[in-house]
Order: sequence, then C-alpha cells, then structure tokens
Amino acid sequence: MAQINYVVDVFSAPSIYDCTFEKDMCRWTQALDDTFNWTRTQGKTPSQFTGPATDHTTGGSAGYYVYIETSSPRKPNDTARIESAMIPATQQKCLQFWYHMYGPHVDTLSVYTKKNKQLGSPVWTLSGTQGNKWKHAVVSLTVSSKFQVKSVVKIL
Ligand SMILES: [Ca+2]
Repeated sequence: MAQINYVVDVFSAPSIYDCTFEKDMCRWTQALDDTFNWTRTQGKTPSQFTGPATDHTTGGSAGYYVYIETSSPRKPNDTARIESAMIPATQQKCLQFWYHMYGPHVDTLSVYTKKNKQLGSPVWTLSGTQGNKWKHAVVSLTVSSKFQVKSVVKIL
C-alpha cells in the first residue's frame, strides 16, 4: 500500500511563530486557497509503514504533530498549506522545523514566503523519502517587506 505522510514540527525561541503543536496549531492557520488541510494528531499516523511512530517534541506517542496523508481521495497536484502569522519587515528570521518524510511514494515538502498575497519561489524544498526518522531543517529568511511563511505539501 502506497501512502505517505509529511510532518512538520516547528520550534525556536519563544515567539508568536513558534509551535510544537502540543495544544493546538498556535498561530499557524490552514490556507483557504489550497485543496485540503493538514491534520493535527498524536501517536502513529493512520497508514502503516509511513510516517513517525512518535512526536519529535516529546519523543513519545503522547505528543502531537501535524501531517498530511497522500492516499485516496487525494489526487496529483493537490496541495495543503499552513501559514504563519505575518512577520514584520526588516527582521531577519531563521525558521527551524523537524520533518518526517518516509514512505514508498513521497512527494514534495516546500517552504515559501508570501508577500502581498503572492507566493515566490520556494525558500526550501525537498522531495522523496528521507528515511524513517525526524530530520532538522534550518531556513534563513531575509525579506524586505512583511511576509508569511507557508509550509506546503504538493502531491505529485
Ligand atoms: Ca509536537
């Protein structure tokens, strides 16, 4: 059975952009102009042989994270995005997150900045299975006008 999960667990120094997803999605919101939503869950993802068995924050099955499932009814080019709160201009930011991309048909996880309601090119993107473990990503964000960070999954 080919199923995939993508997981992002965002953390950094205390700020309104931080989220461990333990209580809720903090200030991260589901985009309204995409195809489907990220899901907050704990423990194993529903599909076998994909995704993590534990949360990264707690290291255990009681912790929460967000993921997307790419099996039916999802179709090629479906996307799911979560968006940060607006980030002020002139502040250089470093986005850190943990991702888990594991499964036989892994697609693409991307991070974008959104300025004036426009998505630019991805500032970070990764495709394909990355092994059955949480991996750390650090993305430097330098933007001259206020912006949002969007974590995007696109199904290929
Ligand atoms: Ca968590």
